[in-house]
Amino acid sequence: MEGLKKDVIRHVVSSLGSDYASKSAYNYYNALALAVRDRLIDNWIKTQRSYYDEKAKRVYYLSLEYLPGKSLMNNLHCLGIYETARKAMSDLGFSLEDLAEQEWDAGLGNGGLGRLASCFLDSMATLGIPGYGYGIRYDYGIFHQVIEDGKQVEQADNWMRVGNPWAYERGQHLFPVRFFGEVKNWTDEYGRLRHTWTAGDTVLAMPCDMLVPGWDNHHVINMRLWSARSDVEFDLDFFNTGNYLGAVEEKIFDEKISKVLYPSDQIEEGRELRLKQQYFFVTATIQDILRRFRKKHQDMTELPQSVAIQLNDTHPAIAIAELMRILLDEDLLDWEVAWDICVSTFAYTNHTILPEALETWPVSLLERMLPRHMQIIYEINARFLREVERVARSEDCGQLCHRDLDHLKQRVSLIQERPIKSVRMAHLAIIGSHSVNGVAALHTELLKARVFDDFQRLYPQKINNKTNGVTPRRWLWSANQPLSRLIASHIGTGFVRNLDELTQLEPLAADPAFREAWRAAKLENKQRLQAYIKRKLMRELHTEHLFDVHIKRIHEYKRQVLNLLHVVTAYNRLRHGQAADFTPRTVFFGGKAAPSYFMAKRIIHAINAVAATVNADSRVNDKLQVVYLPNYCVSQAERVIPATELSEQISTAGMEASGTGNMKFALNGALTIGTWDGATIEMAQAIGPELLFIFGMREDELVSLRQHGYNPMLYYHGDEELREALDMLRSDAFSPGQHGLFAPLVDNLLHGGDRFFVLADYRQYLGAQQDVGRLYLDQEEWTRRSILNAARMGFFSSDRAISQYAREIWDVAPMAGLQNGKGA
Ligand code: TH1
Repeated sequence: MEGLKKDVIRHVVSSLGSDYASKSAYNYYNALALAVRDRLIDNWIKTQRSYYDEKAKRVYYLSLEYLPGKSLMNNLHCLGIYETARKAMSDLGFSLEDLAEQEWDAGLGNGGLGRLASCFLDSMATLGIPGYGYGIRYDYGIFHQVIEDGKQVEQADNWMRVGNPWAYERGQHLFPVRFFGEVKNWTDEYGRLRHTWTAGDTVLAMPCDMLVPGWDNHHVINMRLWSARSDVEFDLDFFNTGNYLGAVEEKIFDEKISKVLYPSDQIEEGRELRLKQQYFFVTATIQDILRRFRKKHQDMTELPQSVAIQLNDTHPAIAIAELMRILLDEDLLDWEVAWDICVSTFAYTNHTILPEALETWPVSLLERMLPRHMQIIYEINARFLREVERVARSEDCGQLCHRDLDHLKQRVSLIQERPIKSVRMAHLAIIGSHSVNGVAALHTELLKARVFDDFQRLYPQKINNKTNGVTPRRWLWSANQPLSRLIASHIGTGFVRNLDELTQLEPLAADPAFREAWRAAKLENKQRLQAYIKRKLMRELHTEHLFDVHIKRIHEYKRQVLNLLHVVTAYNRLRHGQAADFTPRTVFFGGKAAPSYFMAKRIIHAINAVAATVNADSRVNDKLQVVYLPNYCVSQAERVIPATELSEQISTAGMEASGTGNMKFALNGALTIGTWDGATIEMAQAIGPELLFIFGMREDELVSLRQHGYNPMLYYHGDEELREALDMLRSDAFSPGQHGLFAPLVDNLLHGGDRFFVLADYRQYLGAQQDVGRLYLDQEEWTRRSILNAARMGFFSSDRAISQYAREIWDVAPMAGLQNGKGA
């Protein structure tokens, strides 16, 4: 402890240039972070050396998004110095919790996809897998959300301003990134046609490393994020021509590339700058990967034995064309050899089947920005379509394929002709990879049977499932100390590394004393949340209420509106005196809407309007409260999830690829009310469906309902309570003086076809909520179920997910000597 204290004081003085006697929480947080980073960097250097020594196969995870959240507490726990640090800082006059408040929540992603990437890095570090995360260091992460007059207002997330003590900026290792220009043809000494791309513009990519420690194992991996730097300073001519200000403007223009994260989740924006971001990060990453590879290898055909590259959705899919370009134009390999290397190296994860999220880039844009890549994509396509023809004519595909050949080719082509000629990035990712995986069992089945059915017939081995998982380090141990300590006092701490050990809790579910202790831990978390809400929103929560929580991005398919209709119905019953047996509850909503997503923003407004009405109504507000949690983010999730009793997972069946919040809640002892969708299905199977509240139509039922003609008006006319709730929303009951404010929402359901089947599931949802309320009155049974839910969540650890990727896709093994928590 004395060592850590000394280091902290030294950093306050010599790294931060401040007086250690002036007790600024900001300085002491930064100094502590630097002292922790010192302890990580030694292990990181040793880890990297061991990869070279053991010629380990490396895994590269390419993702345009990460959501690391805050690092301090997690890193202290992983290093096993949490208690030491707590005492040391207390001696210096600080509480660790207060210092942790100083840290900026690193929000370099939108939602589940980015958080999954961060959980995966944690698991690679803990399992001892030689992994690297690659991405972009956005100057502005996901916007900061404030609620003003019930509406979402976006503010810039200027996280660079406060500085980042965790990152190593490596300004001396810059990689060039080229755009535009032209392609020249030439003939090599064997008479083969060759291509050289001479680019118009160049920018530089600067690496910025953030270290990711494993749990108690001395293994430290890194997340390398690229920041755009102009090359104008290097081009003295630019300044010497006398146009100094012009040169500076050019510099600012170049550095725009890594300025801001696109804040839309699963809605494609198709902006030129976004494509630039994708290529910028991909080419810098591939150059870095090959630099490392070439230190020990000359023969490029050995690449797939040394390197596995995982594409997190199609956002980095241009990497396939980029590696081809390097192998063809720089290493001068033959097409077939280069293509084999690519396909054996790349693997692609699909995260959504929503058509509006599937990426395409206009051919005209690609031709201009990346002319050589466009040529390569055309060549990949031509060869692929010839192969399709060959397979289709062969006997195993049969008559059907053959007759349908032209249509089949149009469907699977990399190029789509309408509405404008574009490249389908998912098709590029599928063809250029040896593995395509979905993120939950149902999702993968839908990929095979619907979205990529043609590819499933062409390559029956390629599509596979890897159900998502979450890291128990952050989402149980670090976020929920009261519960973790209770669990550890009965079964030890092994579950943090091996989550299956939670099954040892099962017999304890029958033990009244353990149940009481389990409830006490939940209450402690509810009280912590109560204090937080009081401080932040100046509102008093009732901790004896059932805490019912719906936090995630706002999206129509996630059906926050269905939840809202339940709230309005409960409100009406209470108002009308028809709910004598109503179980008091507080309903929490939280989540950001894409700034350009009109309907999502209007949903936020409606939730806040209903909340204002309900909370102000003294007839009901001792029994029903509604809270909108502004600026939902990773660190807020860490506070809210441990305090939650009911987890809302109510997406339209078939539309939530996996979900990962669902797992975090159950792991922390919340019961789930949910639809038969995504990974919630597998959770119900692992836990026992009778221990969750499952309701609503299944995916195949929705397909047939759609086929037979779904008429939402039927439900409206057939259900009095539903009609009352919708009529209130449409009128000005929740928007006094602003008649029609929420009409777009209601019209979308009644006259817009209700694409997400809100009305079809309303009655069943109400029934399930009634069951929830009734069960909550029986606290013993509720607690028993809560314990069993948590006890059976072992499968949903990201360690299990990463072990499967390692074995079944990457063919990598954990580093020797690291499996048992003993560091190298
Ligand atoms: C999410 C999925 O919606 C969610 O179900 C899943 O659990 C998560 O990924 C992790 O697999 C997605 N987020 C995005 C974000 C963008 C594009 C597509 C998806 S799918 C920008």
